[in-house]
Amino acid sequence: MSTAVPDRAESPATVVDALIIGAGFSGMYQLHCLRDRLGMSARVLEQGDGVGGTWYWNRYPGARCDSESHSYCLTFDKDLYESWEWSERYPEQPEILRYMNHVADRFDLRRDIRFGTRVTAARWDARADRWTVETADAEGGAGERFAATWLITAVGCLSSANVPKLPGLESFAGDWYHTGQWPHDGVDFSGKRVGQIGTGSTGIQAVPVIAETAGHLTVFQRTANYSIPARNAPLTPEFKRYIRENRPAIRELMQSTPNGHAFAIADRSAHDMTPDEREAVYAAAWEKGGLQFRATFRDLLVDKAANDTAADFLKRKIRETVKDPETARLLSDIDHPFATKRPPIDSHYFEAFNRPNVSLVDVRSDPIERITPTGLTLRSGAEHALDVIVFATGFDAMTGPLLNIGITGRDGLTLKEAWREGPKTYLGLGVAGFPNLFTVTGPGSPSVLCNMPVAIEQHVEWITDCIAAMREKGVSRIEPAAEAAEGWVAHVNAAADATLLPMAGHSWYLGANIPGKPRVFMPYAGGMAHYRRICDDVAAKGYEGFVKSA
Ligand code: NA7
Repeated sequence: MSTAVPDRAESPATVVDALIIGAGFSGMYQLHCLRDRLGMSARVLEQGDGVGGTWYWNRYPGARCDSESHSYCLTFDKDLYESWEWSERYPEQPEILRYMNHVADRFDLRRDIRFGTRVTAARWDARADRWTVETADAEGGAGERFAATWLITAVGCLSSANVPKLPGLESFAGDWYHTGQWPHDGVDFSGKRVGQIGTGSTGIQAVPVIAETAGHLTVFQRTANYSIPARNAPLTPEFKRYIRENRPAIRELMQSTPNGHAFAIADRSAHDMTPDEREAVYAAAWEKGGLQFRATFRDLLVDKAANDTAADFLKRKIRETVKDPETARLLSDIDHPFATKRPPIDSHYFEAFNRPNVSLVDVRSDPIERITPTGLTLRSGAEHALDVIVFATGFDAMTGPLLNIGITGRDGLTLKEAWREGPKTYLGLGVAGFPNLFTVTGPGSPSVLCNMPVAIEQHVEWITDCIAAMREKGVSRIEPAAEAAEGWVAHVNAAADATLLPMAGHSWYLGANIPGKPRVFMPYAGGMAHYRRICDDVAAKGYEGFVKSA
């Protein structure tokens, strides 16, 4: 039960045990755990008008998951896990959103979610040992105020849209959209001259679908990207039966692999084979499609020479697919090792460039200079007339959504200040100087290097157990010790440095896609299974590395 009591400030605050920010997978499961397992009062504050998080906002053409459907779900509840049946190998956004609404219905979550509510500030009140949280309503006016002992951010890693600051955007006479803030009633491209900026996972999904209706689609590519065919298709009755009969084993596999997917990484080196044998392995993986391609050899992400064998294969596939030699050259002129940036999977991306209404423009050699009322111009002066611009330009990943909240911890320390040189967390779950704050899939956790629901379930359960233990022991404040956080940051860096991941110097894993953002490798590359063991060990040792006070 929550109560409205007068707070120190003018308006009364709604007081609850826990506040959760965000109603995606993390926020919904966290609410269920705290409210229904621990019997706490809890509220979720959600900016959107519905549940879904990432899948609420990302409604762009072609939006679909790149984890296979049977692994992209919550598994904590046997009935939920066993009763939902997906229709396709890689579910489309509307189907995932239906699933998330099903989760909300099943656990009666909506009654404790405040929709259309954006958190504008969260401040630790040391006198009361609790967080006070300000919100804005859908119109931007001052919203309800809250006070809570526990604050849990469940804001996702890729929710703060990055629209590049290109001069002249406000003068554009056509329509422009960012893929992560897509209109709910869709966009009609028919007959229009569409310009798409960005060829990451999102752009690669969007191109073939936009091309189907656009008059002409011009793709502005800064960095060429690898992509593997998704080979998406409706699930066959045989595969559905396999899933039904093997759910516990599939769950166990997901929880034991480094990346949380339902496939194991082959225990062989790319160097163990002759070139012909290796070619056959890659060809089979290419035919099978999907992220498993990365799992064909154990050393693709740690040995550059091994990686080169995969990269060469994938670049050759691009050149074989794309008919125009110059377009093929630009698309296959990739400057980073395979999978050191998030590897997209696609449905006929490279094939789309064989259509007469699709063209590619290289904005690495000739960058976009400005947006004009009628389109955009490049540094060379080349002009492109456009009716619609699609920004598939990604996100201020991992730290952006957290820094946007306006969090102030102990002694007036803001999160912005604490992270001036880059994010510092302990286990990706807590920040020194910020008592009783937990960050689900925060920087320093495996998050985006893992199949997200697997990472989320682990985080939420660990946080729930920690809160339960603190309540039992009468601990009113817990926060990471500064040395523990320093140690964890060093470990995160070492884990990244043991791989080829830092070789993609301009990736969002490093924060390099946002001008001025500190370059720090943010996700934990040591593997989900290893991370889970570390977290379990910390808990078993009485939450070692955390400072607790009564
Ligand atoms: P990404 O992977 O960050 O891709 C963004 C793309 O936009 C990428 O190709 C960028 O080129 C390009 N970009 C960004 N700014 C510009 C400017 N100013 N000019 C030209 N091109 C630009 O975001 P996605 O949304 O595709 O994917 C994010 C994740 O969401 C994905 O991994 C999935 O997990 C879901 P760059 O590579 O920086 O040169």
